[in-house]
Amino acid sequence: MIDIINAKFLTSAPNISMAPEEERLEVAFLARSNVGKSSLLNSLVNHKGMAKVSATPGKTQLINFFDLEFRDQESNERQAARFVDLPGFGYAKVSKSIKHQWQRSLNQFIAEREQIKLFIHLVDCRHTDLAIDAEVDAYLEEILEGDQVLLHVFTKMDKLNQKELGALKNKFPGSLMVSNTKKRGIDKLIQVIHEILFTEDEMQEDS
Ligand SMILES: Nc1nc2c(ncn2[C@@H]2O[C@H](COP(=O)(O)OP(=O)(O)OP(=O)(O)O)[C@@H](O)[C@H]2O)c(=O)[nH]1
Ligand SMILES: [Mg+2]
Repeated sequence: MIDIINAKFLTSAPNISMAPEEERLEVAFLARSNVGKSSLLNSLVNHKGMAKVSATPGKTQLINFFDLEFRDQESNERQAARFVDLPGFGYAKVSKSIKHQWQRSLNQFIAEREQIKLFIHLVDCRHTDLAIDAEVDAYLEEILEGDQVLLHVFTKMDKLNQKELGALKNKFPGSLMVSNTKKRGIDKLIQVIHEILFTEDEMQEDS
């Protein structure tokens, strides 16, 4: 079993040129505004106030970097990584020019930041077929390079009843789902992230 320890806010940056040096493997979290990105970061690192959560969409306007360690609870082996909380997309209440500027900075960061090994695209489990999410996926598929991985995670699963959850699982077999409020799916997601970051290369070398 792997857990996450020593998580702490590193810095914020408005664009790639102001971003910290690329020292560790990074996991970038993307979602429409208000889907629960910052909440999920806090759930993953078990630290309520690390990333700022707000009921007002558009809270995260900069690229925020958090350093942390994955720890194997049996061997106590540790591996450093970095989580990147990206500004939510689809937030309407800013001026067009600001929005355009963000979009450019964000697109450039996503396309050029080489340390990003894993993109986690979060989707509200009640709204799984939005055009904007499909657009983001199309963009990601286009810019994904080499061993970069794209993972989808459904959030706010506590908002669905059993029947709706069943329907979602049928529609997206094997999909990952979480609830930040009920702390469901969090441990599983930590294992999956760890595996993608740290064991995939070894598996490729073996085969
Ligand atoms: N019911 C429920 N509410 C959640 C869950 N996760 C987050 N929320 C709520 O959703 C709202 C937005 O959460 P944030 O984590 O700030 O969302 P975000 O995606 O970071 O939003 P931006 O930074 O604005 O892009 C807050 O009111 C949270 O309390 C969840 O799993 N279940
Ligand atoms: Mg946020």
